[in-house]
Amino acid sequence: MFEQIERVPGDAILGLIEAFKKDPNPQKVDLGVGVYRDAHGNTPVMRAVKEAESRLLKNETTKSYIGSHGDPRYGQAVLELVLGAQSPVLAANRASATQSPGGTGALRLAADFIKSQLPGKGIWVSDPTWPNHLGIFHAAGVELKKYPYVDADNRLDFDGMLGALQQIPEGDVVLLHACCHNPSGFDLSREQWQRVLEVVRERRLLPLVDFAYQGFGDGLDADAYGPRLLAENLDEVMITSSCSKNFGVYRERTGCMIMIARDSEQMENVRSQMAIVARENYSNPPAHGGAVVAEILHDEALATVWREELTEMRDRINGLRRDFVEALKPYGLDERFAFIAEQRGMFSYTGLSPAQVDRLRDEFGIYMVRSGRANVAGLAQENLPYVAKAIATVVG
Ligand code: PLP
Ligand code: TYF
Repeated sequence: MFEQIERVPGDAILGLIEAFKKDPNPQKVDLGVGVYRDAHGNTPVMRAVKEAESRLLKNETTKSYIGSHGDPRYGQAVLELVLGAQSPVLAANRASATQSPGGTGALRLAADFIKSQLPGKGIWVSDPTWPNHLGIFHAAGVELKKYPYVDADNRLDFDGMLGALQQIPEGDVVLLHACCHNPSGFDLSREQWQRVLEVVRERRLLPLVDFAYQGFGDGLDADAYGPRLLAENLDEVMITSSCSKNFGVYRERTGCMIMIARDSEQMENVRSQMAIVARENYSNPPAHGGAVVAEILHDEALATVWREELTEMRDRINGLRRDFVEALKPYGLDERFAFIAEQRGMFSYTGLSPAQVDRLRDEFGIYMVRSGRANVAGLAQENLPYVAKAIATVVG
């Protein structure tokens, strides 16, 4: 049977990890895969996470199943983090949380829910988007279409986006990045979110908000502006949340599928279906990451430590954005690349062509995705001049 199986190339982004490791260039710089790095290039375990884990190790009493919706303490903590502790949506008991294996697991739950409970509905994703979005909805058998997001001059194409949303058939699902758009780094302003809300309401679309970088843009609450606006002004919203980046628990697979319905009654109906979707995929989610997050968020002192660490990470990224534009000044390129300081999150669409990206890798050992996406967190004060000079060389 297997003799007919074709070999296919691996994930282009994850493949950069291997390629980078093999490169003997001592000056090499990894701007590839989207994990946070500190000033020394490490992705350390956060202090609040270490402390929570040591408490768990001491106090954990069982490894029995936690149920298809996961740990209710985790679910409640994530609902408050995402929607705000004072959210009218929570007060009205309109929101349900299902713990999932990462944001990816939540996206698969969303996709399977759409396929089984909203038959015939398609999903619209930004062009470009995280490549895994395409794979997940394809695998679930949901028809996928694209709306414009970045134009040929490497700018946010909001008019194109809005125009496309106005054409989407009633009831279709539209996937929006809450903040820190992956791959572009271009986010919507508050006015633009308001316009999106109006179109979604008029066209009776169902928003699915992917929230993988809460706290990496402008702050925990500021980054939640879009999802909260939609949740408070629409009857139905789906949100996929991830703790991978903001708690640095990538490999623990810690995410959440949030379903918001018109009232408590409909929310319970939706919730009962979501349990089936989870059960048919993996039965119960992994417990450890959720337990860590719940331990932190339910302890004010520990939560304060975590928020401080997250602020440090965000400030480092936003500082590097500004410093990188400065580093390009000696080459007269600061105005051309000024947008890098305006983009948010770990990623920047640099506007570099695949050929320029290839030259950066081959001549300078600088690795980024061929789309021109750079992980800003891979920069450091020591390599800024080197990277700036390399970019000046390949664009020059
Ligand atoms: N959505 C986006 C836009 C992402 O960039 C990621 C990052 O990997 C995810 C979802 C899923 O993250 P994870 O499954 O690691 O929680
Ligand atoms: O976009 C990124 O780099 C992160 C990490 O299949 C990632 O979201 C990349 C590819 C992938 C899974 C995670």
